[in-house]
Formats: sequence, C-alpha cells, structure tokens
Amino acid sequence: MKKKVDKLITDAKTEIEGVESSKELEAIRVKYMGKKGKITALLKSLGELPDEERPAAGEAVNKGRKQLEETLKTSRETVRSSESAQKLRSQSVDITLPAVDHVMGHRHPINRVMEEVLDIFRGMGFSVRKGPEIEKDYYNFEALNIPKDHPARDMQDTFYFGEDTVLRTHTSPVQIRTMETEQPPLRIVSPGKVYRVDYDVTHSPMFHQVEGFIVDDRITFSDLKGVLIEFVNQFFGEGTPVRFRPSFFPFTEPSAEVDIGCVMCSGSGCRVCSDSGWLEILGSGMIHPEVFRFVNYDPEKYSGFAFGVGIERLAMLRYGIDDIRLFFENDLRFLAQFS
Ligand code: 2NL
Repeated sequence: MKKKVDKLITDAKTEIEGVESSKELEAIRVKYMGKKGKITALLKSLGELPDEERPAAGEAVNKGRKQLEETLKTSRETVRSSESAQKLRSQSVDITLPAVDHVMGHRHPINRVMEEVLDIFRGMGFSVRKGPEIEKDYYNFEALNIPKDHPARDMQDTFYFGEDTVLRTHTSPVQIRTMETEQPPLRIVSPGKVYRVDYDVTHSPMFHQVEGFIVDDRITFSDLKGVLIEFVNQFFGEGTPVRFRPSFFPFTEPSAEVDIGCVMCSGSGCRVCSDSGWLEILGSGMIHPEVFRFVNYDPEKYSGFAFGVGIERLAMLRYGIDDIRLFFENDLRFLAQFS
C-alpha cells in the first residue's frame, strides 16, 4: 500500500510541476482528491484489507493525502500570483502616452455679440432688465402708441395667442414695465428674444434685440447722438463713419435711423450696402409724449430717448455672414469658427 501511495504522490507532483493555470491545477486536485479521485479510491479500499494491515496502510494513505494537499496549496499560491501579475501586465496603462484631447465648447456667436453690446452699455451706466417673451397686447403695442390699425399689428407680422396675448415683437414692453414701477432718472437696456412672422436670408421668426432708453429731465437729441456714436465707435471701431437719418416710429418723435459706413466696401458701394455706401444698424428717437402718458410720467417734466438694435444684424456685419439662418442651424462646422 505504501508503494502504491508513493507512486500516486510522485505522479501527482510531476503533474503539478507542469501546471500553468489554476484551472489545470483544479483538474489535478479533482483527479486525485475528488469524490472519484485516486487517493479517495485508496481510502475507500482500506476496508477490504485484512485487520493487521489496515492501520499501517491507513497511515500511509493519510500521510500521502496530507502531503498532496500541502503541495496543491503551495502550487495554488504560486499559480495565483503569477496569474495576477500577468493580468496586471496586460491591463497596464502607459502613462507616458499623450492624453486624449477633449473638445472645448464655446459661446454661440449671437451670445458673444449680445454680451459685447451689453458690456458697452454697462460701461455707459446702463442697467440690464429682462422680461417675459409672451406679452399682453397692451405692453407690446397699446402703451407704445401703436394704434389698432397700424401695419405692425397685422396678423402677418405678429404671432398671436388669441385676442390680446402675443409673442413680443420687440423688447420695448420691458421698458414700459420698468417705467410703470420705477421713477426717473432711468438708464436701462433690455436684451432678449423677439418674434415676428418673417423668414428669408436676412429675417428669422425669432431673433435677438437690445433696446435701451434714458429718461430724466432735460434729456435731448444730443444725448441720443452722443450715446449712439459712442456705441458705434466701441463696437465697430474708433472713427467709423456714422449718420443719423430721419425716420418714423409710432413711439418716438422725432425718430432717426443710424447708419454706419459700409464695413464691406468702406463706403465705395457694394452688394451688401446696395451701392449706397451706408448700412442701417439701429433705430432710435426721442420717446413720444403719448408713451409717457401711458406710464403716468409728466411729458412736461421728463424727456428721454430710446433705441433698438438687432443682434443678428450686428453679428452678420461683424463676421461677414450673408444668411441669418446659419445662426440657427447649429451646424458645428459653422459654429466652431467663432471660438
Ligand atoms: C428698430 C427700432 C426702436 C425704440 C425702439 C422705444 C421703447 C420705448 C419707447 C420708445 Cl418704451 N421707444 N424703443 C425706439 C426707437 C426705435 O427700435 O429698428 N429696432 C431694431
């Protein structure tokens, strides 16, 4: 029996030496120590031996079994540690490789121009006020002296929600609301989205506007000119040619549109300025006394000027873009050029 056991142990040890994985090792354990294993079989066969041989044979098998268990344990540790080293090696990260670059986002060109315009007016002492995009007819039209039969109220130009609720067509309602709740002196700009039924290369049904106004005693047309010329110089560059051209708005009297020397042809005439050499960039005027009456300001006591500027138009001139719709397609090939 002892010889049988020794032979089995020697065989097993030889097999264990050649092992490369814990799987193979487990197979060897099952082969010898499992329920149907060779050592197990020897143990079972002890019962068939004569009484006098049984103790020595039992001792030999048990000793062999312990030896094999010990060898399996040692080998298991060796195989496990080499397996884990192998795993670490295969999953290692080369920290000397260059990092994967991540793409930085950036501001939309409309928001950039918007911020730039607001900064210029903040620099001249204006405060920023915002208001709702859905407005009452009263704030969008009535209080601005836009009569019921005025073309600007046509279904063609305005998005209506029923009888007297609209998507605001300008940010003037914010100015009216401000005058309703606050007293002069006031120096306010209101930026935001505005809506008109209009769609072609230079018109979008939603666009951005900044309106501004100053109300105080003794505000004159010279103040209007001073503020707007300063704006043009800061936005388009010092020395940009500016002219004030008579115009009409129901909410200002007198009214003036502001033109600058064409940024494309420097005034010599081109497609962009329709060969006039001038580009219209904003509308303005002295606030109409009727508007003051709507907000209970005494037109004898106070005067003021107001203006409105379209941000998309400024952005198109600044970046030389000829189709307004490019701003709203969100094509990254377009947007990524303004970083
Ligand atoms: C334009 C014209 C303008 C105003 C907006 C205004 C606001 C109040 C009273 C009087 Cl509360 N006027 N705003 C005045 C003149 C022109 O905008 O062509 N904008 C793009």
